[in-house]
Amino acid sequence: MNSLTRLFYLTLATLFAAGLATNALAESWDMPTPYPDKTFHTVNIIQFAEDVKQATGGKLEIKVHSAGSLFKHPEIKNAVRGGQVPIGEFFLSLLSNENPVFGADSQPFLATNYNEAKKLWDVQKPIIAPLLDKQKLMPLFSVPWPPQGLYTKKEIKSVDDLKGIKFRAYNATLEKFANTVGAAPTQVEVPDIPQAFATGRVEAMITSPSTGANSKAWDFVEYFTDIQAWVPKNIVVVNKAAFDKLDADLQAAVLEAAKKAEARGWEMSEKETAAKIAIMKENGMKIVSPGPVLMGGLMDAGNTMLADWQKAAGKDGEALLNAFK
Ligand code: PCA
Repeated sequence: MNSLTRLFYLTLATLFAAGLATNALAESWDMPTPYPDKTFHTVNIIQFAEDVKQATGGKLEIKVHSAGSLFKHPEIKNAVRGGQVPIGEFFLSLLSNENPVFGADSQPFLATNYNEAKKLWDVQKPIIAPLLDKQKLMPLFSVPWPPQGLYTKKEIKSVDDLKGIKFRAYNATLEKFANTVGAAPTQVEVPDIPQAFATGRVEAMITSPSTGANSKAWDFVEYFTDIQAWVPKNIVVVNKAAFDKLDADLQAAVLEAAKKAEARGWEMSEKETAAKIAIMKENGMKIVSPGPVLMGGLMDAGNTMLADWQKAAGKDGEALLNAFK
């Protein structure tokens, strides 16, 4: 072997070893999320993944699988818990069957604007973090949807107008709310909304201007009644074992990016509200402020539900409500 050939093989060996070393160090995390790519939550999470990649010099890469493509929305939490994936996003109040405190942000008329939602999150987080910890999960950040409004084909003047209407629901609380006002609820995930309306499975819904505009609600309903009924949140959680396996500097990078994502997400959410209502208006929807009769009826339903929630939520619920008020 002449010296040039030797140099060639030596260089090859060095490159190969270096390649192995980076591969051994680089982590790749699959991250299932429930909502489509253009949803601001997903946009925020893609930025979070980018921030983590930058801060770790590519040592931790998070691959976002949006719109329930890797795991269906109702399976995401258990996928993270079981370690099939290290990290994931889901709608926080889906866990209200485990403990009603997870569903506080979906209680009608408890927290209805961003200030109240922030206060609620401040008192909700210290109660749910230990509950998640018991399942070896750690919350990273939580971001609210814009205040929830009512989408219907006809103008709604009182809760009586909702009687018998086929209603799209996204969690148990909304299903109960629909039942309480006499509507007929069906669970439908966001990516399936247009289809559910097109086929007549549902004819009305309560959701944010974000989800309404992204689903092109004007194709199937005419009225958006701005009832601002609650401000529910998504949460991003990480499997603790997966997190603990990271080097300290990577852990710090994830936590820092999460903090930024929470702050950025809340700002994005607030901006969405007016922007998406404007888009619905441009597309011909009638944007209506609810009258006192409708609001009175909805609030009555909300009060009934809150009383039930308090009974079910016991000490944790009491602690939450006391701290909130
Ligand atoms: N959009 C999601 C949750 C709340 C919201 O505004 C949905 O409609 O399922």
